[in-house]
Amino acid sequence: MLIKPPADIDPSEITPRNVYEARRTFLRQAAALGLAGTMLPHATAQTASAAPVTEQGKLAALPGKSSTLSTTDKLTPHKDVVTYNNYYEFGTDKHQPAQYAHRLRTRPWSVMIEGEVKNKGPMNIEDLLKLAPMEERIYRMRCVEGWSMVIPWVGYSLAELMKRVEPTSKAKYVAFTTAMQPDTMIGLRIPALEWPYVEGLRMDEAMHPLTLLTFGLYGEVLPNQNGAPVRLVVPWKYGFKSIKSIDKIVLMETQPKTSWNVAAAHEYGFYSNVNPTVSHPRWSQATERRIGEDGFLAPKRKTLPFNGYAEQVAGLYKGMDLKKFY
Ligand SMILES: Nc1nc2c(c(=O)[nH]1)N[C@H]1C(S)=C(S)[C@@H](COP(=O)(O)O)O[C@H]1N2
Ligand SMILES: [Mo]
Repeated sequence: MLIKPPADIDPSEITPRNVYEARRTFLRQAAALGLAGTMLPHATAQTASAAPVTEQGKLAALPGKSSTLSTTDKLTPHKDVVTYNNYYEFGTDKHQPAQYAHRLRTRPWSVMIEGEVKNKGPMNIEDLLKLAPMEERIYRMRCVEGWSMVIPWVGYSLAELMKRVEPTSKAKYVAFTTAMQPDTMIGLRIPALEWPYVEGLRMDEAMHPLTLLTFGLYGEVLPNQNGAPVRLVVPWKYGFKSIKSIDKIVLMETQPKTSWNVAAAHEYGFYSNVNPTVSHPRWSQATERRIGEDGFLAPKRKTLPFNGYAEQVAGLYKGMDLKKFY
């Protein structure tokens, strides 16, 4: 299988309006942080090569066999999937990752395997791509902010990788780290979170077949803004558990720290299972807005326990108080 690096977008596709708005957002954020002097040259340099949108058909194909684990919900339009993103390393504004993540270097890339595991060491992305057959999994995704999408991901169960690296009997948790590229990730200058971004799962969650090690979406390799070249997708948990651009996986005996829990422990727990009955301290989680489908005036749709995956995953939490372990 030949995976080509993402093709660059033709600069002529960039409208002056996009460029103008990106610069304004930058300057507003920079001014708020007193960074205007240091950020201005970058903001200016950025406009020369900014690739605001990754259109379908511009990236290397990555087909996957359709999976019985897919939902039949209507797909969120590709345009929304690749332009409405949370990837704070490229800015905290929803549209910034699509404008700035093209700078991310996704080759060469390897994922370091460490900790309570027999087969330690770096795994090359080309080897990871070949480790198991690719599947297309259409999953509902629910962001903790109250919006949701339906995305045709391409990847294979994380369990396939876990089996290959052979965790020791001490391994109870799996910790994930996002790569840090200070020269390409403009968001690292803003202390929105403690960098690098880290996430974690309990071993049984990591081994659950729904937990997807993800390399593509809509039949193509991942656009950078969606977490190229490899990310996690855990569809029954709030979106922030689905960590992007992974460069390290550590098998651990103790529960790892997670970025959003470190940032605000009372708002974001380790488990972060989608739960309409446990409100965020500042808003309800009972309903959601489906991006690309539900307008701002549409009646909100009900959020389902475990994001609709209760039948498959509720058993993992039997006997646990999910209000305490939020
Ligand atoms: N490294 C990293 N991973 C991340 C984030 C981030 O800011 N940095 N945001 C998370 C959040 S809040 C969501 S909702 C999803 C969004 O994934 P998408 O942009 O592919 O839809 O990515 C998650 N993974
Ligand atoms: Mo999110």
